[in-house]
Amino acid sequence: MKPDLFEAPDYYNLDDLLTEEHIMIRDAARAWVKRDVSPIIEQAAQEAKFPKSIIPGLASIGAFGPYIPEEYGGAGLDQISYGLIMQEIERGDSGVRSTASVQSSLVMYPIWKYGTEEQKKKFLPKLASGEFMGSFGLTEPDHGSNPGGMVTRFKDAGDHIILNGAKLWISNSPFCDVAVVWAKDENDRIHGVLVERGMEGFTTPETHNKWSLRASATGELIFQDVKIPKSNILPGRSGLGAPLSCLDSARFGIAWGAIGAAMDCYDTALRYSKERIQFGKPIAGFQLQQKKLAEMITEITKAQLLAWRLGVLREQGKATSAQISMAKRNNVEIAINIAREARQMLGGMGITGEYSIMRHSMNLESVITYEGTHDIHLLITGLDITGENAFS
Ligand code: TGC
Ligand code: FAD
Repeated sequence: MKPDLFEAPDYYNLDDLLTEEHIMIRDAARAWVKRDVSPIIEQAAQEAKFPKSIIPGLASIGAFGPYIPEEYGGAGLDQISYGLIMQEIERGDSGVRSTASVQSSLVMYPIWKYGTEEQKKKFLPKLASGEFMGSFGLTEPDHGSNPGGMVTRFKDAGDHIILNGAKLWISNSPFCDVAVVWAKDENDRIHGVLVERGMEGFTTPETHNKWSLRASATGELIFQDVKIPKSNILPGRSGLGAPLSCLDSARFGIAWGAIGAAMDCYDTALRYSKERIQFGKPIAGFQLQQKKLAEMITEITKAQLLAWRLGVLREQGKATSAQISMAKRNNVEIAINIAREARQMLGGMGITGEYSIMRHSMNLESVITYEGTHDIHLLITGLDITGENAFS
């Protein structure tokens, strides 16, 4: 792979909206990605292996629980810092950002928000340092967009519960130490349960042959009569709203992360277009190529503004789920379109692993599907503005 020469576009001087601390945190994450992710990520993706060697580095830049209070090992940062870290990581690779998103928003967040003090002390510091890795089990083979229909269930058995069922498409599952699993009780009420590796009847087979997110490990969570102490149930919230509130946090991170992938594709295509000579001049001089680049930077700038404003609203506790949904949908869509256009600008070179664009393009096919598909987010906006539910 070519050396990482990334220069971040900031067409509207958006750095002026950031604090010195934001810039410091972002630049530290950017430098780490250049040094520790870019040199190894293409090979990891080609080999379809999550590079576990980067776990301590992710912890060191605050990627595991950026907004979790320091008393639990988190970085105690604000929402914009969290977004900026996700942006920089996904600039390197969406799969690496996935690992960080799951750990922070889907594992640490529910334990922090809905867990007991004992659960927080047991798990959060180890998750923040990367000593423990987590996964989040909501999706099932027959219930993806409609998680409320889940059939994974547990029965009361005195001081413990017995869990049965299966979750599919679970990021980090093959190596997770703990899984936050959403399952129904005997009254059909959904609860979060902490399932730990080593519990009898709990297995995590890996899903192979993905063409997307190859540097992220995806798998199943299978429960066959797993005996789990009741002290592993998250007591703070039950019902579908509990897992969906975690998705709000993760979708917010994705809205920022996708900008990172888009920026990397744009920057690569811009540099290439200035160097690549055809018909006696750089291809950057042809109007058709300029149109692509001009549209890319316009969409990136709009996405940056959307993410920044959402960050402010979220920090103030005012962001609605529907606003988060809109930003996830828009920013992933512009990123996938930019990746496609940028790939074409590199001609044949665009399909090789010499450049990051094809990898981003393939990765974004997962990003546009997980955490709610593009269509589901469109329907969430539709419901919000019309009051009419078009899901069912
Ligand atoms: P609905 O009746 O609308 O809602 C059920 C209850 O949940 C509440 N609620 C929310 N609460 C917090 N945050 C949100 N975003 C919420 N959305 C809804 C709602 O108020 C209600 O509460 P209550 O108290 O009235 O019961 O539910 P529905 O069954 O009609 O479904 C709605 C729908 C389709 C929007 C939702 O289920 C959905 O978002 N589906 C998409 C599924 C999804 O996003 N799955 C993601 C799995 S995790 C993942 O993909 C990780 S990828 C990891 C990586 O980054 O690598
Ligand atoms: P389906 O729900 O079957 O949807 C198929 C199609 O039908 C989609 O186009 C969808 O938009 C459309 N559709 C569905 N319902 C409607 C409707 N009402 N109206 C109109 N169109 C509709 N899940 C987890 O729980 N944890 C994870 O860590 C996790 N990681 C993932 C990692 C990867 C790489 C991938 C690919 C997925 C991951 N997921 C995870 C699962 C992901 O959230 C689901 O794939 C996603 O929610 C969609 O569910 P589905 O694949 O079952 O598609």
